[in-house]
Amino acid sequence: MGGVIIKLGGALITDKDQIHTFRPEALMPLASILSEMASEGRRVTIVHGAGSFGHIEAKQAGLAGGYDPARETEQTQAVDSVRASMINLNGMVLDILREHGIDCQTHPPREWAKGTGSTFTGDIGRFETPGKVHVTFGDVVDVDGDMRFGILSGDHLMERLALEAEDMDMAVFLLNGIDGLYDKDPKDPDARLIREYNSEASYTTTLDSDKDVTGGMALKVDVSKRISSSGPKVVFVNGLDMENMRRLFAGEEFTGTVFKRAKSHE
Ligand code: IP8
Repeated sequence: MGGVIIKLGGALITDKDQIHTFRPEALMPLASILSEMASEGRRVTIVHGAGSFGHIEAKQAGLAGGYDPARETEQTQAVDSVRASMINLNGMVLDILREHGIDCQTHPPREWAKGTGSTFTGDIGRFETPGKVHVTFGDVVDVDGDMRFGILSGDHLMERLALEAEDMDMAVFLLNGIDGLYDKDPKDPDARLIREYNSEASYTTTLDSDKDVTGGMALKVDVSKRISSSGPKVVFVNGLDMENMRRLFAGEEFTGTVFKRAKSHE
């Protein structure tokens, strides 16, 4: 059985509008599913987003653009503060996973990764230790040169891990209350779920760029296209629909958006 890498969206595990607000009620049922998968011998890797533990403060201090000499004091404080918040969020995620019997090993990117985007550097081999569920998250990382620091999104971590970790079967993005990618704003009654994404499909998203310092849904789509073109298939599903997720992980029919593995890899 190949590995599965799962992104717990920041909008799913936190309230994106309320600073530092964790949603344990969203993570708990998921942790039961992840625990079952791990105990069945499935190799599970987890990446989580930042939600209101990262984006709000990072946006206010302009951290995604890197070092700004005119804002040095403010940015230095914000880098420390966002890093501390991310450790806090990661700690709460780990507590719930461990309470569900999952043997986790965490990898805060600031300790091993440098640079942002899909070309960040760092040894991904640390995620290969067998018998563990490896966990990482979007973070403030060091960047070479004048930029000094920047935001490494969990979506770029998903990309590199899905493509470079050994024998990955599937990359899954868990969304907050929507079933996948829609052709129009999902609140529009005419909106249709895109069940199979191909590069011609046009889509829109309500995920708000004013609150997000990384890339919202557009970044997820870009990353998913790259993963599925040379690596495993990618699936977007509703992270609040446990029955549907059980069907997905059991290999049954499920509701969601699939980015199929490129033909040459089938
Ligand atoms: O929520 C962003 O990670 P993402 C990380 O996975 C920070 O895009 C610190 C804002």
